[in-house]
Amino acid sequence: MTTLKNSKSQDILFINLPPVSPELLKTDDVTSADNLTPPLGLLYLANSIIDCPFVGSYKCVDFAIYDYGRLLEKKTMGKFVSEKMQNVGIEKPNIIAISLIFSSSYEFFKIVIAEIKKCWPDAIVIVGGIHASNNVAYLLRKHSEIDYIACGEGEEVFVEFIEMIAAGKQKNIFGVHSVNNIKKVKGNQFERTKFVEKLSIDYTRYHNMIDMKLYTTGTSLFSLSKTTLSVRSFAIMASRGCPYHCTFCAAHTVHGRDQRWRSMYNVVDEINWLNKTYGVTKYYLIDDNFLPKSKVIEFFHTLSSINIKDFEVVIQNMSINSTDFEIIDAIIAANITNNIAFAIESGVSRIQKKIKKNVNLNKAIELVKYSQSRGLNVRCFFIIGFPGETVEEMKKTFEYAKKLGADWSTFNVAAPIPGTEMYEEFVELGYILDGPSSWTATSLRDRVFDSKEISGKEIKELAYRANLDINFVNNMNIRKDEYKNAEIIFSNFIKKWNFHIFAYDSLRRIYKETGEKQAENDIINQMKMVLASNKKAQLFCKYFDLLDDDIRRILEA
Ligand code: B12
Ligand code: SF4
Repeated sequence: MTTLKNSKSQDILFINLPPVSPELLKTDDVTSADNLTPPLGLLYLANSIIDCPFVGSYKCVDFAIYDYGRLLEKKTMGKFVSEKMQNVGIEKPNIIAISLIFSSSYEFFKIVIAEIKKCWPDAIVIVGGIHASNNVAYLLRKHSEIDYIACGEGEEVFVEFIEMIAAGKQKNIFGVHSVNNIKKVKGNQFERTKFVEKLSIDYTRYHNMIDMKLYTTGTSLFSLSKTTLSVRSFAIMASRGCPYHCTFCAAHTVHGRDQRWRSMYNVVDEINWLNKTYGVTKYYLIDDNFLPKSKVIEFFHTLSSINIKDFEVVIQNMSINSTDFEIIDAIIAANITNNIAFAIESGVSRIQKKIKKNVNLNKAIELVKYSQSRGLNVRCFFIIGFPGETVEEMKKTFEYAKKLGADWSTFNVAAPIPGTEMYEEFVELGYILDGPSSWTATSLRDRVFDSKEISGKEIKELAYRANLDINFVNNMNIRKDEYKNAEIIFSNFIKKWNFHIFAYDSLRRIYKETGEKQAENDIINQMKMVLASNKKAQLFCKYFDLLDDDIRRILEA
């Protein structure tokens, strides 16, 4: 462990990691996703040190923004990492603050801490974030490069920590652990920092940390938004915490179970500032949940007063049980979006109970129908592969999704995330080991283990085929002759995923149905061209049995 030296002025280097370690990103896999979303946790930490008298300077190395394909080929990752850190503008940082949120970042994280010790053996390394918070003992014991781990929300504790380092004297900070001071509470839980009460932020500091131009040039996150991906966008978090107990979710391990809101004034101010400074018009609300009802209605009402041309919000995650018609009405009245997303997860009551989500499946049908009747595009999230879930039950979820008739259904495979009840269940069942070999399995739709019910490879295929079947081949908007809406969705889709044969095919069917012969032929020609030249497009060949016979014959000719 690094020894502390008294020094009044601390130079701080923040480090943001890619959500998935680059070597795990399978670029030849049509189901893989790439996303660039701002590291709000680090941005908020930078905000928390505004008034700290012991901060000399601070910078951030953002490893999430690079494309690692070539580096992986050349095996020069370590060199790249150390060059980026050394060229950021702090010659000799005193404190290095790393955000380790995603378990799937762990392999990359190991490269980073190894390079830190080569560059600056005396720097103090503190790590925080959800993954770090749930693996305090393992990480501290395994990696002597880590001096401290902050478990839980970091804003207040980080200031206390800087004061301690500046004073050069060890102090037992609540929620902060070192290898000689691991404060276990019970099981795999560790003493956690107190929840932050003052959630207001000074977003004007964002640009000191990340390349704001890059983060606002549009997002690759899929949504049913009416605008295209070229619109400038940014993620906003208006509240933290969720009272529910879903067994697969780790958010509570850092943000707790009480929903705390930022002041409406502060949120509106951030929205306006992002618009004025970077031209942002589209805002992704990434709050875990939206409740209580009175606050949610107040929130949407407040957003309605925003005077930004083409202002739009994307509501990522509403819970069925805490939403009702009045809340939908408030969203409609606010006139801020054309879409909404509900997390449903399973179409089977037994599984709903087991995962403690307890979605009322009949209410979900009513809410989806009502939202659609009020003009909203509805997206629903589903997960298959919970511990003990049979293949039959997974198929029932697909049937339910079809019956529900959302405008889009997203099917993920249950990922064992450390700190969750479901992770413990998978360990007990003997499917995974508690440790790094399982952490890679937390990346989207991936399954690196087999279960009694289904193999890892098969479940991934099952989820992907359901996606093609329900969202493309049996697309609800096309089935209901809502061709205009469907055309917007699929045209936007192709702008981002220009290799997606099934998206082209959906457009082809729209033009066929609407009698636009020329457009139909153009799309068929495009499909042939893409198929001949794009490797990712060719990966769809194995799903051609799902296509209509006529187009299948043309493509296979
Ligand atoms: C937005 C979001 C995303 C964004 C990306 C976010 C990003 N920064 O890159 C997107 C949509 C891309 C995404 C993707 C995924 N996500 Co996500 N995501 C979130 C979400 C909803 C919010 C994250 C956030 O900004 N939080 C707000 C900030 C303020 O909190 P924070 O980052 O935790 O930071 C605080 C503390 O942790 C601490 N802290 C953090 N860093 C540091 C550093 C130091 C030094 C200190 C002292 C303190 C500290 O202080 C901060 C302020 O209080 C969280 C849930 C949640 N509530 O956090 C899930 C969450 C992080 N995601 C999760 C997962 C699993 C995923 C996926 C891997 C897919 C999946 N299976 O669901 C994919 C990634 C795959 C891919 N291909 O990209 C899990 C992560 C758990 C884990 N151990 O891995 C979470 C926790 C949700 C869950 N299911 O439990 N996600
Ligand atoms: S409702 Fe969402 S945020 Fe809340 S516990 Fe369940 S999955 Fe987590």
